[in-house]
Amino acid sequence: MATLKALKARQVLDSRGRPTVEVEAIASTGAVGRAIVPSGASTGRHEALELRDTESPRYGGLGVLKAVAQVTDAIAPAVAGMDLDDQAGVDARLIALDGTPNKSRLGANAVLGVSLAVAHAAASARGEELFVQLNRLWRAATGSSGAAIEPVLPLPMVNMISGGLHAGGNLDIQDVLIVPVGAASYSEALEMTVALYRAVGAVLRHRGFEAALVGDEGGYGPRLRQEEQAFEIVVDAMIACGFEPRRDVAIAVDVAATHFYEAAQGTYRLMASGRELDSAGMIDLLAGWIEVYPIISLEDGLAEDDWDGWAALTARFGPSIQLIGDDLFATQVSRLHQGIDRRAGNAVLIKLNQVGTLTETFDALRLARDHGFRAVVSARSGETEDTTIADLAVATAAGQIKIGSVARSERLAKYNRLLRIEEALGPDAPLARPFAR
Ligand code: 2PG
Ligand code: MG
Repeated sequence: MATLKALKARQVLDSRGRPTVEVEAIASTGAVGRAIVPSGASTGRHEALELRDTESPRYGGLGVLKAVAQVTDAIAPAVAGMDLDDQAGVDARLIALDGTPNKSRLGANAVLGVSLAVAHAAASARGEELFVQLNRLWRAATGSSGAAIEPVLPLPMVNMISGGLHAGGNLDIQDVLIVPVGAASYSEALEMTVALYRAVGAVLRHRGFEAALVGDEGGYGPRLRQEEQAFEIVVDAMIACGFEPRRDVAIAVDVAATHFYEAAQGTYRLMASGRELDSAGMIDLLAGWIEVYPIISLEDGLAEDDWDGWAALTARFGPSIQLIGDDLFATQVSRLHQGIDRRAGNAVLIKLNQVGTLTETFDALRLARDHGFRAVVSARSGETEDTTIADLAVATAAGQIKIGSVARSERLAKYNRLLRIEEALGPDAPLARPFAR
């Protein structure tokens, strides 16, 4: 049995050049596990708290040296000597040591760094791939020893055109993405996606837009005036590639509506297209898009606390369209429970740092699975070379993954990790089929 000998932590930089926490867990065997924590821009109100050095002038107050100190001074002595395979025990100790509902004492960035580094160290001490260790933990967490849960490659949901807080001042919605639903394997899905990404660039240039500008997640950031233009450009690109819209490739949208919702007036204000809508009006706008374009998935179509709107949206489109709660659920079991009870949404976005430990992430995934909610494991807009989410998606057979576009190496690191996992799983490595064709 390998135990945790020591923890090291340091401040490193993410894809936006902002500080973030890196943790190394050193096993009694000498094996080392390393993890780097990501960071969002369109963060929801219900997410766990990222500890930052707000009062320091260094890095404009975004430093994470306090969180780094929490790892070495507060957490390390509390978890030293623990069994590295006892992920649930380590995470329970982290949660108890923090003692707050949103990880605000230790910082979710400190806590998650440790939680993930421990999983990496456990895998490394066993000489196994991370997804194998995570699959073992997932089986234990779901109590499914008999009915084996085999690792499955996730279908990617890939950013083509970015707006919102990720691409400064063009569209109000955050991402127009594609899902290569017709792919037979993960590598084919990736190849189709790259062809489409290039084709979207060509269509943009052809229409006189600047295709060179890319957003935080590598999606193109042209100055479009209406959401509909973005959908048309993506459909044109599908046709240029010889793909049949909906059968081969479909559209997914992350509306990220929380960020243009004016809570005081109860209105959704889309600046680029000059629309001001109440909840019912926003649902009608989404309905218009769904009717005309090959959209199969909508994320955060409404704001994070617009529960009644969410219930109405789900009653209208629930069976036919995937309705993902990101800011709505914030990977929190308590929020997801509410969603299940109120019939709000039918899928959950899974972001490790919204909740802060691997075990709580498993809890959210298990609750989703037990209630027929789909799960999409997601990166953040601020990412790094860390590829843990690729292994997590495979290990838990989540079915879908959202990493960003096929540009910028913090995104490609994860797509490439999935290529390696596909190879490790063998020639018939299964690709998840969350959507019927
Ligand atoms: C989202 C994510 C990733 P952020 O809204 O789904 O695209 O963005 O990390 O900024 O919250
Ligand atoms: Mg989102």
